[in-house]
Amino acid sequence: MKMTFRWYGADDPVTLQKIRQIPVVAGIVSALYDVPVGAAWPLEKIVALKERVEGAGLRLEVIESIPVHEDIKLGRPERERWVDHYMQSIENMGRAGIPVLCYNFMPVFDWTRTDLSLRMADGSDTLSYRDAALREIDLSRGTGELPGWAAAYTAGELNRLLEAYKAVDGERLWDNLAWFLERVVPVAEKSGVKMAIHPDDPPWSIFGLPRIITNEENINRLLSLVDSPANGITFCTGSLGPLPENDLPGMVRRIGGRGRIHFAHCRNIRRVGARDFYETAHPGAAGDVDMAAVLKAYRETGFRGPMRPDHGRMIWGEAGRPGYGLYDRALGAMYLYGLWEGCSGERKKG
Ligand code: DNO
Repeated sequence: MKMTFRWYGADDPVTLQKIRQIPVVAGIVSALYDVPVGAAWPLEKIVALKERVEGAGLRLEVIESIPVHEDIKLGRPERERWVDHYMQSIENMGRAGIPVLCYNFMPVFDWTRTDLSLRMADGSDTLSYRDAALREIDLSRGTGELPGWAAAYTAGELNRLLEAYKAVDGERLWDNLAWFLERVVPVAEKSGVKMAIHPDDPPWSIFGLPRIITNEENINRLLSLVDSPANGITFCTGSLGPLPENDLPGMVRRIGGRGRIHFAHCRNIRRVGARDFYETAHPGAAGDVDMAAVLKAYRETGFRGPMRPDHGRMIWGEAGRPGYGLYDRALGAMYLYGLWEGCSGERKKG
């Protein structure tokens, strides 16, 4: 297992220099943030990113993410052009020697919360999701007021997108995902890049939009769309965890045992209702994810890929990008590594 940390590029207040001081972290997860959605990622820019990371004494292990253009998810004719660009980006990643690509296939919205700073009894602030609160969100003014991932759509753009998705139910979305994977996976295979789809977060439909990467059955369906080792997943405990029927350690054993988990996102959540949860500190005792059992399952499958602590709470007065401060994620990295070392006896860094 390689312990990694997400870095949002030159503007991230959590600098590479700070990340390097977290004892167990040797790898970086990052992206190009100045390439428009749909455009091909230029080789020089990927190489420059890699060199910057290496200049700080770390390695660029994962690209998270190259966004998939909505025309691909919608199955519009323009998808031909966007998929060509996507294939070029994958080839360029391969040329630059970056082995894992995390992406998602969620219509319009990436991860979504209804509160970005829920005050906890210990004074920390955390991210939370309540289905009733989601239903009260008014999208008629665009995504500006939406807590969570900052999708920048004006009201007009968003309305047009939501209208277009009325013709795309879950089955159509599966067809469009299959179309995409049939094209990109062979390129990934040739380029030495592993595709790692991120589960939908939360793992159910929001705003009437379909969401399909939600449980083991659907992940198996995804893996069989194109049966290649390059078609794998990012196993995110925090995204799959809100559904209590998702047996997380069992899923790691079964899906990871087939060599199809290419990236591990470890995060804990506390379920407070059928579709209500909040994010907690990483330790198993803090929430509903049995993190020790998850790590043990990774260990049993001989997992050698990148792992990262996922969202952290805001603690010790830190202010910053929701979920992506330094302190709680650094504690998470240490805790996860401790579990790993405890169940593997491995003592080398990375
Ligand atoms: C949230 C992240 C997601 C993830 C994308 C991958 O914090 O885990 O935004 O990066 O879904 O495409």
